[in-house]
Amino acid sequence: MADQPPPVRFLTDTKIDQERYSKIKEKFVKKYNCEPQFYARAPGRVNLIGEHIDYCGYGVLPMAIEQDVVIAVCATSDSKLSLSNTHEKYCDFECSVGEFEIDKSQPDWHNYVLCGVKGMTEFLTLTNPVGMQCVVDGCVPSSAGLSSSSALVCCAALATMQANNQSRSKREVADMCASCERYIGTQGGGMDQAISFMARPGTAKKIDFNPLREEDVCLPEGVAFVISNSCVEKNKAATSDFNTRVVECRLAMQVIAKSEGLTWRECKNLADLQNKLKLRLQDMDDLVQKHLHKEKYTKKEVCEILGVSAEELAETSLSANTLHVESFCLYQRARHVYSEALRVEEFQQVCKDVPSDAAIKLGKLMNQSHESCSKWYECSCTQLDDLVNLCIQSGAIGSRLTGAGWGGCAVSMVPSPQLTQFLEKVKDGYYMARKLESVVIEALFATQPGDGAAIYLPS
Ligand code: ADP
Ligand code: NG1
Repeated sequence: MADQPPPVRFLTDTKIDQERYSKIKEKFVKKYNCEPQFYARAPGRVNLIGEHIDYCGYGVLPMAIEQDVVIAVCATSDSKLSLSNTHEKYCDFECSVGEFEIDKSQPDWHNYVLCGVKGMTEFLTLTNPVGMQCVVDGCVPSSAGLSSSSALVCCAALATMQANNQSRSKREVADMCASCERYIGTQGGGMDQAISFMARPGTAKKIDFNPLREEDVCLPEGVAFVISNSCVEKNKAATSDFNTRVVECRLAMQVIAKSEGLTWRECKNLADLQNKLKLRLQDMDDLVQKHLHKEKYTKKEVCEILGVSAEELAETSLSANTLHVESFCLYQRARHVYSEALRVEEFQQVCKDVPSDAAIKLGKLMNQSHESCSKWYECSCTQLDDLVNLCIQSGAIGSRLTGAGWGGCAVSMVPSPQLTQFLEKVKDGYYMARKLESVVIEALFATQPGDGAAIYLPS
């Protein structure tokens, strides 16, 4: 499946929302005075377990959601890229398709599109890419941990591939999109882009990296997965919190590698460290406790341990937006990563074995994951912690933050017979209590594993 290109379908062949596509077309015709030649579509995702470990090289367990980004496209011969959005808050943008800058300091929406266009143009080594007139329509809640940004990057890359009459496998395109989203400045892993391309309806996926692999994960019967948005927005590219975590994990790996006598510069991430040491995942926590201290590390201390100057450290370990960070939590971050990687393995195993108490076991793992994210990784926030607690009190067997965190969504596993009651309780306890009733329809919903990215042709 992953070796196939993203599917090309006819708009009429599918169960897609005809009304939505008609509206996009209407906007397109009004804007460009011609009809779209095709529509590219890429979904957002909810991660069930495995948070902040993809960029450390460990497997994760997401599923695609129904909410997606759609781009209506008409290829042109004038090398111009024209972007328009169905949402008024996103302003029109124009540039030459082969020549533009991606502004990291100002992550405006068009920069995510440019990431996909630039990534695909380079990947296909297109010397003369065609121009594109585009209308973008997205319904993935933005900056909420459901990967609206990756849906946009993946969709733009897919649109560029189709407009230039090219075709590559889902795996290749997903891998490329993970790299090109980093043009925006965040140093994420490849989870979002992998599930956006490789998803299939009805199944979650275990995604592994280096090399990119996917495996179906059949979720137990009798439970529903519910997303609830805390309505606290967190744009990852606009602050240094996300990259600080990436850097802390890298430094933890480098300090342990050095302490174990490895050539630390040759280690890629915490998973690579485990491989080089030929240890089991279960043994890594002991190593963290042996080599790292709980107190924050100053930059000076890290430099002394690794035997480098501050300038060299910037080269080997930091990112552009973390050069100013003066202290790092290494022990806490590494403990989260190794324990979370184990929880992903356990989650997958329970889904394979389906013991009689499968849902209870999965729920426990989700709760432990949240606690670890909140306590060790410090990527939650008060509102999100409150929401997760409320979800548990309202009948969820397990609940946790999903995505990068610091706001955004929780995902909860709820016994299907109690779903209606659960939704009512969370609606009252969170949304009504905070006067957020106007957003509750988009903010609180049960979700099913959705389909992956595709091209739709007008018939
Ligand atoms: P997420 O967790 O949703 O990926 P990010 O903070 O990484 O959040 O990215 C959110 C950004 O993606 C938005 O600020 C916006 O620039 C862009 N974006 C998301 N959805 C859309 C959309 N429908 N149209 C245009 N840009 C979008
Ligand atoms: P979101 O929630 O989409 O910002 C980010 C990273 C993922 C992963 C999660 C945390 C990007 C594009 N995405 O996701 O790779 O690290 O955080 O598990 O950087």
